[in-house]
Amino acid sequence: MPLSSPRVLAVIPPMTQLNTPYPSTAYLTGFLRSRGMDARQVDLALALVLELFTPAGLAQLHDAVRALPDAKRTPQTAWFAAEFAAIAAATPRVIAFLQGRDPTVAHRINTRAFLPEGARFASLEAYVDEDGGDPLAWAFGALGLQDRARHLATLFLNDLADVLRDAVDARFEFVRYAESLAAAQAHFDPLAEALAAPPNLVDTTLQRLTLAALSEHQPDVVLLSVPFPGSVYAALRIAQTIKAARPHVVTILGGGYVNTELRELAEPRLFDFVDYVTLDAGERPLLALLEHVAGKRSKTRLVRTFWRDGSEVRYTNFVEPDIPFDDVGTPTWDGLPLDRYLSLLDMLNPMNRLWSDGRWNKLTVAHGCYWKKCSFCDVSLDYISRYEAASAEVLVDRIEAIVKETGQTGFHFVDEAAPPKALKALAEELIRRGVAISWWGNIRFEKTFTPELAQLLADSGCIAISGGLEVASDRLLQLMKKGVSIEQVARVTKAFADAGVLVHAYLMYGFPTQTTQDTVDALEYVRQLFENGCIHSGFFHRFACTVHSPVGLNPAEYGVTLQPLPPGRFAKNDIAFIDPTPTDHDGLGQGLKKGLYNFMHGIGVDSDIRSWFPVRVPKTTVPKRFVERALTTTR
Ligand code: B12
Repeated sequence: MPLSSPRVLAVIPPMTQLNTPYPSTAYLTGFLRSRGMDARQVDLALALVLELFTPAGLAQLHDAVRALPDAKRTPQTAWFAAEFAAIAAATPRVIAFLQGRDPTVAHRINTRAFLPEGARFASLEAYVDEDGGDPLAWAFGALGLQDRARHLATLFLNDLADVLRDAVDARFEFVRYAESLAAAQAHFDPLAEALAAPPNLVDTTLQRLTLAALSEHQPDVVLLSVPFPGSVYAALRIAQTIKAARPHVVTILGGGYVNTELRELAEPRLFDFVDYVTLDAGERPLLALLEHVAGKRSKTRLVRTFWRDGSEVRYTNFVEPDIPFDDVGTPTWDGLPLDRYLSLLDMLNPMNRLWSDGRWNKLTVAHGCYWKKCSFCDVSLDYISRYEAASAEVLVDRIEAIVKETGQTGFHFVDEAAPPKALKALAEELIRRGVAISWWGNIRFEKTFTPELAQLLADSGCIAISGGLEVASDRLLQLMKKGVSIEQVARVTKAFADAGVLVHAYLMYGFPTQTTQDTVDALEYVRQLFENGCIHSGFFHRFACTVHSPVGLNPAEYGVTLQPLPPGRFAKNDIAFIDPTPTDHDGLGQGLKKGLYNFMHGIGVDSDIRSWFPVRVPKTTVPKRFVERALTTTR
């Protein structure tokens, strides 16, 4: 029977991140409400972790550990069994502390006698100073009481996650769950098998939480949002529970993973779990689907939607314009337990810290990327290629509404690369209205970011900026059409650093045609950027070729040949390639990471760059004062 106005429940499945909600359900809920619909949301990722670490959850984990055959016991499970009473007593305090509800526990945690310490605490040994002093003093000084305790508490939770991994589910992690079952998986078989396996403790806990959400919200339609491959398996477990308990509830799958990897979906078995799968921005396809569910629109007029017809997968795209970015409404966090998120302090890297610590309202300054040329990026996909901005007035209206609703003033702008013009207008509007927020996000280090603009952004609340320096090599930056040069990056990053903004560089190695010399020179440029106070933090990623990127679409232009993709009806993303350039990226990668890690801690910034590499490498060809000179020459 058609429903006049279906009630919608949007779900964040495990796992995404635990410190703050992933924003897709906030966007979709806000949008549907702006159209007068009954829309709710629930974060089952957070709920799952909190439930597993309740006294009852820990007792069940204890049972699972005790039931392990000898051959399956690990040092982590032995630690858990031996320390169970102390672990069970400490866990609720640790959770309350990480939720910010019980800050004084920090003193107990810092004694290092309160939390039972498992294998994760071994990482602290790396920091013991030569005099045998306090291993965390270098990171937190004598005073950083809360941060130090937060780091120790995070190590404790990581130990518990490892016990779950060893005793219950080898695929369990806090920020990704069973990722390899979905990432670039040409075949659905691994997921199908996993979903058919008898439920373990994680599955049954998720089942219970799903049923509770169904009975609380009584939805007619459930939206399962999967931003990453590491949330697909759990999304389908949730869908499976819904289908078994309430077969009439309509289930829809969408999100970044679907938009990237399932564009050529032809696997009918996925529809045993979900009724529809939609591509790209969700607003328009969802309106069409909800009209269909209400009996007001036929299936032939669905928008960007896969569905199963008998044993065939069909894709219907009745072309209707997307909802303009100006008109998607304000995201709402209403319904999410904002005081229950866990501020984790995982890696002692200042930028990683922003990702995992603290409650950030997530907002996009624009839809898509204004540059959309970088050859390693999925520029052919809608979330990059359809660039649409909103006026500064609309953005600041949204910001004010969100601050009013959540009571929190931290913003993460989640654009791939926030546009400088829009940021400038936004900063001016924030300052004009006297709206005090802190914000951070990703940009391209392009020359529009002058020292004056960097200062203006800092004045408007910008506390951190990340951007791609990628393979720090002018030849390769040109080949990848990044549109920046190293000299420019030096000036822009210095401008932000001088304005008191934390600067993080995304770095890459293994790009087509990259030679050993390019790699050594890249680390030398990075060294000089640290030496000159331009950047504070960075991370080297290994280049991966994807099917929707210019390299994947035109490999010959980049001097590589692609390996054929395995035939399959499910996901497509990463693709292997052959680069005839004889470079040992594995060996060199270790050197890059080691050098960078040390520079971030101010160590060895003046030593010869060759010393970081485990393999013999040539001397750098970069002039010793390249960055210093770039900073003193006028543009
Ligand atoms: C900001 C960002 C990050 C940040 C913050 C992540 C976070 N947890 O919040 C950081 C840098 C930490 C990050 C990390 C990672 N990211 Co990231 N990230 C992004 C980015 C740029 C924006 C995400 C965002 O907030 N968008 C805003 C929201 C509102 O958009 P949305 O989720 O897409 O939702 C819209 C639609 O998809 C749709 N929709 C969503 N759900 C549903 C559900 C239904 C039923 C329907 C109908 C519609 C629908 O409607 C929404 C509104 O239009 C995207 C790319 C992009 N431009 O979207 C990549 C992206 C999501 N990330 C990606 C990846 C791979 C990762 C990592 C796994 C990388 C890694 N190897 O570590 C990690 C995972 C981190 C984690 N576990 O949290 C990929 C995922 C693609 C894939 N292969 O599955 C993307 C698409 C980029 C890419 N092509 O590489 N990421």
